[in-house]
Amino acid sequence: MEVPTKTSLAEVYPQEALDKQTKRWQTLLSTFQDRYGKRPDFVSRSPGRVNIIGEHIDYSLYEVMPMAVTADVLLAVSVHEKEEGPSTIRLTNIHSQKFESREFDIPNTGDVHIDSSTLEWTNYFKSGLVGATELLREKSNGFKQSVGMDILADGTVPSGGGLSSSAAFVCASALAVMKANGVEKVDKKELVEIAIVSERAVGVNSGGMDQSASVFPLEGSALYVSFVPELSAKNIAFPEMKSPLTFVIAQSFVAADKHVTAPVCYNLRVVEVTLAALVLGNVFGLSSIPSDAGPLGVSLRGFHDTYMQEKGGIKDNHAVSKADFQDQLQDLIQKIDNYLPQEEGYTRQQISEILGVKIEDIEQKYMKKFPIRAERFMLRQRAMHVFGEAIRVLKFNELLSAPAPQTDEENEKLLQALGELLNDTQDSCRDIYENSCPELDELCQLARKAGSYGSRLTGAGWGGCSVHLVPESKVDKVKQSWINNYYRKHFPDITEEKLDEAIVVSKPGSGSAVVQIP
Ligand code: NG1
Ligand code: MG
Repeated sequence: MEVPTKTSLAEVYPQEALDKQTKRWQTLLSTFQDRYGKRPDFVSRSPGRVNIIGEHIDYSLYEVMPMAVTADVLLAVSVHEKEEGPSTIRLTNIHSQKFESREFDIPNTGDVHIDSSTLEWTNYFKSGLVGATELLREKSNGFKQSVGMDILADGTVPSGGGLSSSAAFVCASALAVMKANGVEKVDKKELVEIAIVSERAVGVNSGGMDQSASVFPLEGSALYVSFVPELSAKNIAFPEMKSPLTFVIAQSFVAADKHVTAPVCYNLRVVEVTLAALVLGNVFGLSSIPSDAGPLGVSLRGFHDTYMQEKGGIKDNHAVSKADFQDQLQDLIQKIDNYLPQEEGYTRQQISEILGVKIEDIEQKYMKKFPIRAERFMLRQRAMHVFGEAIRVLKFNELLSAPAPQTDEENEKLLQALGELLNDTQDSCRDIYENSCPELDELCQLARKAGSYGSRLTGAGWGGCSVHLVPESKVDKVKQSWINNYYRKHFPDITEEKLDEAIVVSKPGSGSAVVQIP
């Protein structure tokens, strides 16, 4: 599957977004002309995503269901002639007041250094550049150094907002570099894989959901992303319904900067689920857990599949039916009750004793590359959430794949069943995985009271965004309730334009593309 080249905005955006996007693109192209005195050779675009269901389980290698949103990162690019010596990258960000321009050279070696200690937006471009350079070296031997480029960036994915602005930027950057260096057909899977590795270089030990959701989607469908036995994605069309599924996205405006909070939030959860997998492997008497694509090399999915192989006689657990897989997950949840009993969490000392591994070796292997701060690791709770959330994704997918509802009450029943799963995810995030926050809980309560079928945080959490399944007839009521009871209360001097950005009704959008405007 290749990244498509598109030649009109009607191919990129849904009908209702066309006017706004046409104006935005005119500004992009005229600003490019002013800044660089020429037209761009192409525009690389990659959208943000909203995660419908499957939260904090991608790095445990369980399936997730995100969809691309309309908001995206655009990189307008003009390619320099291949020259001797260093090649220059000039980067301007349309959203910076003074149009701050960054310039850096790529030396002859083609190697670019990323200083991930500073949270600098050009680092996302550099990480995409590094990833694409590695892929280009694999594909065409002799390739060393990227050509130079003049780039104008325009991102409308709110950063730190849980819509994966970072992944959109990294994917758009890697795609731009591939295109600029003459790759006619960029393979979607390859692009996602380098984007996943590249984004980890910028300091957050993430899973692969965001990059998959930015690159793979076809217009109008959600994505069912699998990470094992290898990365793959299936487009899931929403069933034809009288009252179509409308997902409303609401910002909490609680800054959720993963890079700052990672040692006690995101990256800590990655360590907790990894240690949970190792401890479960041990207490279940497994010989070992094979290393896998998990960010720290071992995942709960790896434990799960190995357990089924060694104790359940199931050689290839990726081949079992979704129904059997759900039963396995239910069984694991029952077993955790007595295999991981400590509600108060586990200390390094206790984990070291269970695993029979010295504390410093555990720290060296799992807590050095991405530092964390914690005295107790809530292995029981995190594993409970992951197995429970994996079941909800399967149930949600089952509901969407069933025959479309024919009557109003079937329609109503479907919406309620989908909504209930979203609400259960929110409860599990708030109480068991502890990645919610009071503001997100409040947004969800208000929405449910005003008619949402299901409301939950989306993305990493601890702030950022929420997603709500709302019947079109109730969208205004939900919006009004948030404006009166949340936004105006917490942010009394909020501007109309900020309010406009706060709530987005998003249809499933299309993924990355190279756009050649004639
Ligand atoms: P956000 O913070 O929305 O980009 C993060 C991770 C995902 C996934 C979600 C939680 C990064 C780049 N992405 O998404 O892999 O784990 O949290 O489901 O950190
Ligand atoms: Mg992100």
